[in-house]
Amino acid sequence: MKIFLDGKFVDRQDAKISVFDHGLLYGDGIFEGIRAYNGRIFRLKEHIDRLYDSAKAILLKIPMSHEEICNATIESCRLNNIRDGYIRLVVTRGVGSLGLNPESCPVPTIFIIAAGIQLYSAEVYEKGMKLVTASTRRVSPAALSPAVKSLNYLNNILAKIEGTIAGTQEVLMLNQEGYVAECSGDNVFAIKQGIIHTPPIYAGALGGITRAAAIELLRQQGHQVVETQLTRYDLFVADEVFLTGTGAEIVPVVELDGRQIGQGVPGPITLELIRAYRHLTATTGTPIF
Ligand code: PXG
Repeated sequence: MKIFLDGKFVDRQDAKISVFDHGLLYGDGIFEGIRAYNGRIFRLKEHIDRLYDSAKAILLKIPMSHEEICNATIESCRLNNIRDGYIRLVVTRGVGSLGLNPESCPVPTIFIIAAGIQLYSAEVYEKGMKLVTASTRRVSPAALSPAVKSLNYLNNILAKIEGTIAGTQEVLMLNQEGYVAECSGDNVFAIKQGIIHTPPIYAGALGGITRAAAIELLRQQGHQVVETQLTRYDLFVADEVFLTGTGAEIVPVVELDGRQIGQGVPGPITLELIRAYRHLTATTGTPIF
């Protein structure tokens, strides 16, 4: 396995980061999780655009151009012969002193891992997933915008652990006001009487690449999609609920906090979207080879 690290491809055992890297010491950095399907990288430009937006928000200057990062991502897949897989791209503040001050870090660290992916079981897509609501709230945009895909995932991880304790694979997260924000690593949608609802980004959600693709596909299919504030109640009484994420793709949700959603099975609009999304990922994207 070859890992891109600071401009070079190195063997896995040589892909090491300093203990003085502020990405490790403070979670001071940003990342992307990207998928390759059928020899193509899905929505590569959109992921790298979001990486640059995250970098801008935290005043981190990425020492590579957009094109160089895209090429390094493609090359990571090519060298590892990845046709279908998961790519983790990380940019940290870099090596510095033990103090918080990012000025002690002259050069950001960049690495790209192209690997296989651990998928949810086929059963999740056929039967749907159960969710609970985490008591851990999504971090307030007044503290750190959830739109920044930063290395500070403790908020989401603590929520995820609540799900694990309750026996679910994902958890619903609310914002500081109690409105639905997203899940620990996925965006959320609710369908009621044919209209598809999802919380706006300012409710405290990441601007998911899969979320955007789902909105596009649903609109192409003639559905109305609205970005609006949602409460847990809106999900309890929805006809269908589904999640979107690079890893998860489109996941039907059939239960939330003990309430059955709709008929308790994946609904027709969700199933139609799963098919459309599979077609989109299999047929579009930046060629690797
Ligand atoms: N919200 C959050 C908080 C995320 O981290 C998404 C939504 C979905 O965004 P995309 O662009 O992927 O559609 C994410 C991204 C994992 C894992 O291992 C998942 C993400 C990030 C890191 C790890 O499940 N999801």
